[in-house]
Amino acid sequence: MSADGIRCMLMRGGTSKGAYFLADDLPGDRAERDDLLLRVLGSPDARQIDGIGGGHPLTSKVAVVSASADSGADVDYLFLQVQVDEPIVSDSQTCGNLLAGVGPFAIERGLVEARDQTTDVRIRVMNGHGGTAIAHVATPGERVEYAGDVRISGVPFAAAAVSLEFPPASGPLLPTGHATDVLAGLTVTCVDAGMPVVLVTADALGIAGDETPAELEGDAALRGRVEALRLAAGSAMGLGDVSATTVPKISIVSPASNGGDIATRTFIPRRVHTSIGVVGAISVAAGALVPGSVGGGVLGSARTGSRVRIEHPTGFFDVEIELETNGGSPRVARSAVIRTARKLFDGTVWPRSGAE
Ligand code: NQM
Repeated sequence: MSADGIRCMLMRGGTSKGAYFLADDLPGDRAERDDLLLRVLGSPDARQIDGIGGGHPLTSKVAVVSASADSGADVDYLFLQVQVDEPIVSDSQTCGNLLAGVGPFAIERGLVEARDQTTDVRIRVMNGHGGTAIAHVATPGERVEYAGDVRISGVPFAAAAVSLEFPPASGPLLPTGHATDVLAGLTVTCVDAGMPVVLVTADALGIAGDETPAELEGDAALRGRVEALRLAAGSAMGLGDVSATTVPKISIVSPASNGGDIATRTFIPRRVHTSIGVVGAISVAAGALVPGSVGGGVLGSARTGSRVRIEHPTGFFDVEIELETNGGSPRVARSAVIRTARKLFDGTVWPRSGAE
């Protein structure tokens, strides 16, 4: 196995960080590609000390981008989660945070021509039934910062905004067909608006809902209940045996306390998110808007318009969302969010050699 250098861009996308590659710069064979990515990121190792991963699922991510063969899209984006301490690379979910970096990356690599001020990039999401999202990208120039930069919760510094519009999710919003189910002894709502998520109240789990991620991760009994729920939900949601995958996520919901509409703590699924995933947030918002759902019971009654403000451990996340019920099964007609993204490094990455 060669340990040649590979062209790679490191980017912060939203509240996550990942390695971005052109598909042509990676092996076409899936097993070879995954083996290479484990060596690039430094997995399996809790610290990923011999690679460029950051030792946390939110900083152990890969985006693979190519020109799209679909005339309705500019580029294809495949997301890969590289597990930190296990030799597993999974395509079982997408990532809306890294999605925020795909437009700027496509422009930098010449796959999309930059327009004045804002460039619209149509991105076909290759994981699951992702559809084609549209990224409105503030066109990169020589500038480092400008007055229009924005700050998102979970990132202490401002950067150019990338707004993301998502198409209606193609699968059913309620994969079990019910607004609530009883799984592993808990009343929950199973929802999938692009990310499979299980909503459960903090009350049902006997916690307050405002604990820090470290407190939640340190509670072994809670972790056990969450994992039992996740395994039961995986099968109820038609995802099969999810023991080795990263979905569904478990979002613990409670009444908002900082001016938002609903508060969350999300297991993704073994670590607790320091904020919340993008498509995960859209699923939480959609689930909470479904009449009779577990999330609906905690959604503040003061909410107006199409915005759902989701509180999380480092601030809040606004989701613009329209849910259609039309008497039949509910579906998300459209959703949109604002993120920022930034190129951190562009160059050649050197994976450890394949010889153990
Ligand atoms: O839900 C983490 C993240 C994500 C996923 C996770 C994400 C999304 O914050 O779209 O962005 O839930 O595994 O990067």
